[in-house]
Amino acid sequence: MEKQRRILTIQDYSCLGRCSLTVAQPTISACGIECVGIPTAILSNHTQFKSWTFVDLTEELDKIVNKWDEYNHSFNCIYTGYLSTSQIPIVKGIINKLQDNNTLVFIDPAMADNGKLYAGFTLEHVSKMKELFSGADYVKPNITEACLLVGEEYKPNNKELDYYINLAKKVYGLGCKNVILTGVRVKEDKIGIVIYNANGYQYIENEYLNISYHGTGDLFSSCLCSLLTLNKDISEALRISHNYVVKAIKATMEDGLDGLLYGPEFERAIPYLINEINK
Ligand code: PXL
Repeated sequence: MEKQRRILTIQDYSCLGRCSLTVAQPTISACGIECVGIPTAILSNHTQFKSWTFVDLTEELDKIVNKWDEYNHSFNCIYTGYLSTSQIPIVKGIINKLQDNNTLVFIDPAMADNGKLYAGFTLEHVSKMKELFSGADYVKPNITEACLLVGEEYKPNNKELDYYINLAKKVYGLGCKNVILTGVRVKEDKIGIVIYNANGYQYIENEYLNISYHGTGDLFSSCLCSLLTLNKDISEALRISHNYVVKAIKATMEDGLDGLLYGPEFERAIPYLINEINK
């Protein structure tokens, strides 16, 4: 049997409303990978709800990582998600400290959607996020995030593939090795991804569901970084990750539950994921 792999993920713990660590931990574990999670904050619920409480854990981040100097550790992947602005440089330092030649660095900016930054974020957050993108192996912005990061106009109704290729190329210019640009809509009934790397671009499309559930981006990233950590080919990893999210959304729709705020029922898609991995 192959040696078990280990992912370090750094993001918040939102108690209510599936996202961040509450979807990353079970998804990574379902892939047979050990998940080491550093919570950056504890929130009563994520910030798409009307209000929330939170405990900020910024002061703990370096303390946690420095404690590990006393113990053996190595990570096959470091995956970051939602962070506060002041945490970005600290997390960059943690990546530099913990990364070795075999560590894949996967950055989900998790800062904006539908043309808007998430509550409380300003352009300072965007400019700090560029530093995290520089040197990363994989970055996974949606269209809003990509536009903010490279100063392009957000045109959600643009149906020209060139617009998206150019966007991904500009993000690549921030110094990351592979850009996974999500939410590309060049056809009514499809949702696509533009991958951009040293070999140029690749466009992949999938079934489009006209519904937007909170937390699906985190679910997708958690699955994708796990599959890449298992050395799955990128197209295969994207196909499985997309289907995993679609199955979670469909399960929620069938139950008639509120996935909009509470997130999709990914728990019911875990058997699919395990099955794909064992094929
Ligand atoms: O899914 C992104 C996310 C993660 N964590 C928190 C959030 C959000 C998006 O709003 O509020 C706390």
